[in-house]
Amino acid sequence: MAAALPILYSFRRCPYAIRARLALAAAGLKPGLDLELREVHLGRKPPELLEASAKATVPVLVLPPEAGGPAEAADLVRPDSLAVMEWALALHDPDNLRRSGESDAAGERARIAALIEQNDGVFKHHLDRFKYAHRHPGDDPELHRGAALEILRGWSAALEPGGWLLGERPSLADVAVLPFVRQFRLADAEGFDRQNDLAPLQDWLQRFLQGPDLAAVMAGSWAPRRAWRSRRWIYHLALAGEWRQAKAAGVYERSTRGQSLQEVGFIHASGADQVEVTYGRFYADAGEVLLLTIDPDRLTAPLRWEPAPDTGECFPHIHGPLPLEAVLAAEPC
Ligand SMILES: N[C@@H](CCC(=O)N[C@@H](CS)C(=O)NCC(=O)O)C(=O)O
Repeated sequence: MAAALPILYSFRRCPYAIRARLALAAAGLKPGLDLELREVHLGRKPPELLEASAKATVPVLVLPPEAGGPAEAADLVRPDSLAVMEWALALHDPDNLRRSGESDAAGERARIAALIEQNDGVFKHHLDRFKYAHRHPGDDPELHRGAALEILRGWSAALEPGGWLLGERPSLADVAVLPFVRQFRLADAEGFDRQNDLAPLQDWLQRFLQGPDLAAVMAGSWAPRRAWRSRRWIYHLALAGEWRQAKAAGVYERSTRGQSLQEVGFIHASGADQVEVTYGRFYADAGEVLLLTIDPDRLTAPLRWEPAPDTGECFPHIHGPLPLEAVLAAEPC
């Protein structure tokens, strides 16, 4: 049996998850080979993530238990981006981004910590109130943009001598603040690019935006667009029109394509690994189809895994109507 891999719960666009993926990649770890990547839908966090970390923000890294013996579950969880970065770079840090083990680098380590604290604290505070102004009614976004720019000017000045925040070599600070500077620019790219007093920072950001490291963790195997599915939820493919009718009626009573619950006696569903095949067999030409994510704990009728008559493979069957409250999401396929 293949060894269990560390599991990274991630969200492609989240700046915290981006910096964690950058550090994992810098440590030479590859999704699929060295860790399992689970792209999370933040509006519907999987039970496994909630179990691992009560605050359930991404990123979270869950390590497999040591082969040698039992470990406390909490010891196996790296619950935030900084802990994930630290774990990855403690394994392998070819560029010594953390400046660890360098006897004369205590000042640099302190500077890294201070820059990250400034980013995660005051810069993020202003960034959110500028970028997501609608979430902060009563706050003046321009005021927050100005305060964020003031911090960026400080970083830009630090970059001037050597091109990196700590001089001539990249450090953990560059990796940790990059996704947030990128976010600031995305909120008003033209305004950012016109800012004449930020030339070193603009060059630094462009190097990342055009270089291979960021591109690698934003695309391909690091960021599958299809959300990861929980084995502890079940899934049902529904015709969009029938789902709309169910929402109006307050309950869903279709079994499968062309058949009602009353005719079949139960509602067909699929496990996380069965959705694709079910879609291909029965729904590929069905027009507008939605994938319902169902929380089994919210069902009111019995759920039984029963063999399909043709293959013998067990599928989840809901022996009664599907209450709308049990449906966590209804998304186009
Ligand atoms: N301090 C955490 C913050 C992570 C964070 O806030 N992530 C956001 C997405 S960018 C999140 O998971 N939000 C979902 C939520 O708060 O429910 C870290 O460094 O990982």
